[in-house]
Amino acid sequence: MTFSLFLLSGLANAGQIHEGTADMSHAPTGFQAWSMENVSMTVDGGSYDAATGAYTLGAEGTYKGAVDDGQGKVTAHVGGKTWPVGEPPGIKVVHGDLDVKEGRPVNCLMTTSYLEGGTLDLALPTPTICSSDFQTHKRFKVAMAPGSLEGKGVDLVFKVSPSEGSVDYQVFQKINNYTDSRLEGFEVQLGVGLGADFQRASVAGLSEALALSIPAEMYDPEDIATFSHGLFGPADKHFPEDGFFGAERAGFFTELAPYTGQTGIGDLLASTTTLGSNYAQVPPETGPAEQFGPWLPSTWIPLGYFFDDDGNPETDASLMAFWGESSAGSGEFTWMQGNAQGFAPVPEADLALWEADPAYSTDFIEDLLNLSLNYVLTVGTVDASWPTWQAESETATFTLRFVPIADSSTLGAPTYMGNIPGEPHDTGDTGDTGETGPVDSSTDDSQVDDTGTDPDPSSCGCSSQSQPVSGWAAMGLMLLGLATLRRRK
Ligand SMILES: [Ca+2]
Repeated sequence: MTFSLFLLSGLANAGQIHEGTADMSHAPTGFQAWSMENVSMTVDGGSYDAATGAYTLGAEGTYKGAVDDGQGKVTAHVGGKTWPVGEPPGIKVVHGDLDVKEGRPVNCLMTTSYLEGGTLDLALPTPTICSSDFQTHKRFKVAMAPGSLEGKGVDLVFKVSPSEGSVDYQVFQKINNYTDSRLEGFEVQLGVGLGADFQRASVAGLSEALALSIPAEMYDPEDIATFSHGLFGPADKHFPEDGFFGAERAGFFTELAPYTGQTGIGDLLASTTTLGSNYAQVPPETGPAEQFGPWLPSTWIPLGYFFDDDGNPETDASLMAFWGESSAGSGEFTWMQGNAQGFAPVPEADLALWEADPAYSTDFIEDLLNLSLNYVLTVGTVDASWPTWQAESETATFTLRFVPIADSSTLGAPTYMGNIPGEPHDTGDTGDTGETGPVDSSTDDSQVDDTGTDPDPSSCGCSSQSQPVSGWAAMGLMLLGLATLRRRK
């Protein structure tokens, strides 16, 4: 039905991602798709049984998985929404969601989140599925750690088993820069094996069994790898106004390297050039080149001033201003408004009002770290020819590898790193609860419209970051009281 399915169809044997059910009373399905072989799942104050998916919770309801390279080097953290909005392990597979928009895969890889009104503390938990609405926490976040730059990336391993026909999956995810370095791009590789044993599908003889694609019927070229639409992007049906920093999307163009003799399917999706937004320089033309420049790491994350426009901490607050140097070399650091206001400084009178109003708060602008990816994964024949085949269980595994590319420019830290706001304002935030730290700290993880009901991936993006950020902390911000900027905790 979709492009890739067509190309991999006609195979006598085929396969699909293993569903499995977690051994819990509410019996969540699709929870054993993600292989825990290189994941150490931590449930704070509780426990997790990787074999059965059963878990016990601590008081915080938080959890996260440390992903390693098979040799003990941590390459990323993957988490999900805090219970009762989400539960371990953080990634599930969904099959047969017939409510997706026509032409889109009816299957997906996504978070283990639950819908509002159907959270885990209620009688009938209602899991998010491929077709769930905009802003229902569908994207799992891969917080790439420094170890992913030192090694060969982040390996997420998934279990597959034989089935009828080849199966297409939409993948709902982000890759977030916690590598401590600026990045100039990324690669998504598809193959088998872990760490040094990883082989791309084409090398492993699996080019008829595994494929990535970015079908033109589903995605425009600028939709594949994007930062939040609420920060960078034109007004559309989800966003009544242009993005805070500009009307142009930020992120990367991408290229899919096709298999030999094929078009449109392959095992390598790589970024090429940036989309050319104001991310490269704010204010455009006059701002410092390091503000923001190439893809920022968490250690250099900027501060924002946010407004909770609906009184609900579970929804994204609106970004009202950001802290930075007003123009290159000026040495003037101030709260600046966005593109619509020409990046003008926030008037003193407004700042005074914000400081007095608990609906306003300062926080890190986490979405500047988080790149949403959109692509289709296809699983074809699964059989004994796979290098990862397990005869006993009649299953195999494949690996999605995310490789961050270190920035080669000589741009260093943004100048705002040495110049902090004088008296930061903390509202004693009422507590945005659905979060687990560095891997899932924004209230929204469907920054791109991944409802499966809209051909135009768009996104919101004013979420903020709730985790200590080492670069800032190293500057002694804790002593200055900036630690209270962090939401909740
Ligand atoms: Ca809100």
